[in-house]
Amino acid sequence: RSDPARRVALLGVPIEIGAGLRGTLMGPAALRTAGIGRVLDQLGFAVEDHGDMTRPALDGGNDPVPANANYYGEVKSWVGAISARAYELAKSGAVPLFMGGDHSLSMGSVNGVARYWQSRGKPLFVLWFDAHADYNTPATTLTANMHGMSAAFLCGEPGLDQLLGDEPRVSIPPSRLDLFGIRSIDPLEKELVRQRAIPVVDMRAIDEFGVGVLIRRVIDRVRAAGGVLHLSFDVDVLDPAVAPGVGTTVPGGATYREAHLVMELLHDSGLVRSVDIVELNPFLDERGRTARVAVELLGSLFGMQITDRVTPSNAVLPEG
Ligand code: EXY
Ligand code: MN
Ligand code: MN
Ligand code: MN
Repeated sequence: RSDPARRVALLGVPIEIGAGLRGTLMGPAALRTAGIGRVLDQLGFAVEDHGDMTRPALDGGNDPVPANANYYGEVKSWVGAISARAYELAKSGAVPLFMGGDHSLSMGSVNGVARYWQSRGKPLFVLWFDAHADYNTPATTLTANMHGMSAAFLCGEPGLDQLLGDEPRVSIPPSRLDLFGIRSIDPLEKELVRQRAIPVVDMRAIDEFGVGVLIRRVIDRVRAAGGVLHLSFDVDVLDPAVAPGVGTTVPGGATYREAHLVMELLHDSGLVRSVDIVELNPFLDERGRTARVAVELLGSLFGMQITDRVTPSNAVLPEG
């Protein structure tokens, strides 16, 4: 086993206010019902379930609210708290697994783990496994939905500078963000991604070269830098036929096997130290199908071999 830590800390982050559609609030519950804890336990990990964060009270903060950032105050109340928890969980030596909730949670989770790895002097790389770049800012967004601004915020883009409150902001250099599985990007967002020379693997590259060689390049770059990897896994990277339970579907996504191969190679690399799983919307799912696929993929990330696949669907059987 090449697993760095044998402990996984589950934390539910039932945020939905950053998305356009409601429903990711139920994401953590669906992942639990699909058996995330049981799968990790079967793989020999000590699973610490820290429950779900409760929706923080709105602080009456009077800093100026940026335009084009929907529900800014509520997202702000969540993100600072998530960052603080993320830092503590990373510091505990466990592998934190943040169960969303919409992708705005990553503005807190990645900031918190980045703060921890900075204190260890190890460069943190972020693999943004997503149909979308999430590289909008309030100045470029077409929707003002903050889940589409997460990666930009993490790379230090301006426009949401008070978002973390008094949590220290630890930016990811754009060269250490890997956008992977991209097939939907907005015009001004694309300009910004180009200007920052952010590494992008889009679906065209995946069709042409295959995920194996492309994810190995990401892994090799992290290893060469002596870094660690945070996987921010947005379930909408999968083809909607495989994962219909998401709020922003885009045709032509990763297949079930492409996604498993990415996870299997990431596991073998031993470099992944923290994970977000986001944008699962049970309200839009079909009999828990998307939740189950998400849990199977996390199983591969944590070392489940294709030969001993125990589909988490068994996990849904009534107790006893
Ligand atoms: N680019 C669009 C926007 O900014 O609203 C769509 C973003 C989708 C965000 C989901 C989390 O990936
Ligand atoms: Mn292993
Ligand atoms: Mn996303
Ligand atoms: Mn997405």
